[in-house]
Order: sequence, then structure tokens, then C-alpha cells
Amino acid sequence: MSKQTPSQPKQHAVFDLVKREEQRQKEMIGLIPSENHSSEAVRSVLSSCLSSKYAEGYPRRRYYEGNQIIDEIEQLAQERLKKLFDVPHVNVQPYSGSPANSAVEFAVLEPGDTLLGLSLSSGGHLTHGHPQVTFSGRFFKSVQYGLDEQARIDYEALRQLALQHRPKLIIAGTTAYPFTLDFAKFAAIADEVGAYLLADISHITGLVVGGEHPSPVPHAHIIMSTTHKTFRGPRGAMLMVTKRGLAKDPDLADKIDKAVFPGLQGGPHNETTAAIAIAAEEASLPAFKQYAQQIRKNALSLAAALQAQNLKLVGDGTDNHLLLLDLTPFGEGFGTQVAFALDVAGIYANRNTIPNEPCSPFYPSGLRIGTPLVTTRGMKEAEMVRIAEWIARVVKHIKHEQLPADRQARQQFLKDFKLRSAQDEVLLAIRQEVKEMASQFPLFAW
Ligand code: DSN
Repeated sequence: MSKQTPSQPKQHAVFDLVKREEQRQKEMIGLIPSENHSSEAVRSVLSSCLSSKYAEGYPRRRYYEGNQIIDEIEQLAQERLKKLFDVPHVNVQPYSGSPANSAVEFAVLEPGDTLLGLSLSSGGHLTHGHPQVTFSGRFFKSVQYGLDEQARIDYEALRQLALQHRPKLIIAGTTAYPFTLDFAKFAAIADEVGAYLLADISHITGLVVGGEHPSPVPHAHIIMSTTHKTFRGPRGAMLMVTKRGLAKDPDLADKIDKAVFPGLQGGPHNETTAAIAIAAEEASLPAFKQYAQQIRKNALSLAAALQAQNLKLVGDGTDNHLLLLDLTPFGEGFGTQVAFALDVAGIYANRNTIPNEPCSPFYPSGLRIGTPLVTTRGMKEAEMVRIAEWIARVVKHIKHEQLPADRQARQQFLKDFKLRSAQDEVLLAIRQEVKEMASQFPLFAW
């Protein structure tokens, strides 16, 4: 670096790291259901001059001068999303999903008010009221609903909780839930107790837009979505207020906007706003509908192929883009070893709790996998069968690697296991097969 000047940016050491990360993504198979690759258009606007501009405020109501063009960009993003979702109000400024959920809570709740969200171990998100570690659980009274025996949301138990606790906000949203959300049932419960209904559709937005999951628009008052998951845009988020939301509370759009700025954030990231506008246009194309269809076809095919390998799925399958492998037949906490070993074998996924987790969130017994990334690369059903075979081979190969019962010994065991796995010939041979297949697919294929 010493002799380099800023006019040679590609020689910065960071660019070597970026290149290596690109290579890693190309050679490996990504199954993390919340990740995606985005188009060249989305990526190129993210590194544009738009990031040099402050634009606190909203279009035509800024606190800085020189925002004529930024206004046009933000309005374009808003208008495209209003049309795509058929909603009267959109805010594209939240930095990402957690700040966006916090903005909704800040907008419609007073400290100490009650909110009702899905618990983390049932597939909910931390910001849906996790009782200890988040803003949503510490500043509000959080009540958490859960699942029934079939690992589906227990709507009757949810209704009873709502009647008992009279929440001001109910959150219909998930981060690790493989099944369809019944927004009409959520709305009926919210109406019965006079609560606002927030639909957090971050994981399934692309499916909603592509007609592969029922839309929350006729039912929810507020909709939050990140923009980088199945929607395939930049890292960011959007908040939408529906007609139903404005009918319940004519000030709702204004409350949401004020909660985002100045309530919780400063200047919007204009480059992200522009990339959201591009993603919204891409999502309106027929090719995006095909993409959404293929995500689900791939998930169904992966589920069937994993089950054919005698691997167990939470709730026996999937309706959407993700699956949860229940690895308890191989031992409690086994998700950890599987995630580490798969990473050596060229497949990255994330360890995850399963409903009624017998171990702990740090050493969970499940693996969360999804098809948005591989579908973006152009992989289809035949590739899903191969991926399931690799996963099964890895699981069976390491099945004797059990977490020690003694909690103190676990950390050392996993450290040793990681070192052993990195040189394991079976895992490295699978990595080579994975690489050969993955290298045949670009990161982003229309
Ligand atoms: N981190 C996201 C996910 O993986 O689902 C949710 O915020």
C-alpha cells in the first residue's frame, strides 16, 4: 500500500479480499435462505456518487440543499413500489430490517405497551419482541406466540394470548418458518383486540411479488420487508402502509415516516434507494415471476431429495423458499457440526434452532437452508438432488462427532473438530465435486 495513491483504487489490499470473496461465492453453494445475489445494475449503482450526498428529510422536504436529483430517485423508488404492491404509502429509508421493525414499534407503541410476536425458537425474529436482548423486548411488554405440534403457527393459541394481553401491535413475520402465513387469520385476531398488524415479509417478498405466497396487502396495516432477500435488491428495507392501515389510522404514514427520520435515523443511503428502485423494476418483469416459481420448485425438490436420504425436516416439508433440517436423530446440538463440515465441503448454510430446541441457540440442533441463492444462479431440480446427496454424505460422514455433554468441553471440542474437518479427505473430495458444479453457474443469471 505504501507507494500507492488513491488513483489506483484496485490496488488496495481490500480489493484482493473482495476478489477472494467473489471467488469463494462462485466456487461454493450458498444455501442461506436470507441471502441473495443481485443484478449488475443493482450492484453498480451502489458504488455510485449517490453515496456522497446527505439528504436528511423526505423528497421536497430536505434539510440539505442540492437534493433535486436525489428527490427524483427516491420518488421513483416509492412510485415503483406503490405500484408493485398496490399500497398508498412507501418509505424506502430504513437502513435494514431491524431498524425498520424498530421504527414501526417506535411509531405505534409507547414504552411499556404490549406487542405480540413469534418467538425466536419458533422461527420469529429478534426484533419481534425477544424478551431480553432487543429494544423490542426491553422497552415494550413482549408476549410471544408459538407453534403447534405440526410446527405450524398455532392461531388459536395466538388468539387466546391476544385476548388475554390485548397487544397494541401484532407481528406476523418469520425468519425461519417454512410454511405459508395466513395473513387473514392474523388480521381477524388483530381486529378483535384493536391491534395494529405488522407483516414482516422480509424472507418472502420475492414470493409475494411473484404470486408464490399470498399477499399481506389486503390484511396488514403496515408491511416491512428487507430488500436483499428474495426481493434480490440491495441491503436495505422498506416500510409500506396499506389502505387498511390508513383506514385504521389516518396518521399512520406520517407516524412511520417520523419514526424512521428523525426518530431513529439520520440521512438516507441514497445509493441504496436507487438500487431499490432498480430492484423494484426488475421484480415487475415476467422473468422475476419465473424466478419466484423456480425458488419454490427448487425448495420442494430439495425437500423431497433430503427426505429420500432419510433426513428429517421440521414440519415434514416446505411451502416457501426454506427448509429446516431437524438433526436431533444424530444428537442434540448437531446442527453446529453439520454447518461447520458443510462449509469445508463447499456448501454454506446456517445452524439454527428447531421448535422445542433441546440444546441451545449457540449449539442448535437444526440447519436452516433455502433456495434463493442457488435459484438466482440458474440451478434447477437436478442440481437440488445433487445438493441433497452432498448434504446427506456430509451428515453421515460426521455422525460420530457428538457434542460433549459437558458444556465446558464443547468449545474445545468444536475448535478441534474444525481443525480436523479442514483436512478431512471425504469433505475435501465433496468440495471438489461442489466446485465443479458451482463453477458452471454464474452468480446471477436472468
Ligand atoms: N438475519 C436475517 C436472516 O438470516 O433471516 C434476518 O434478519
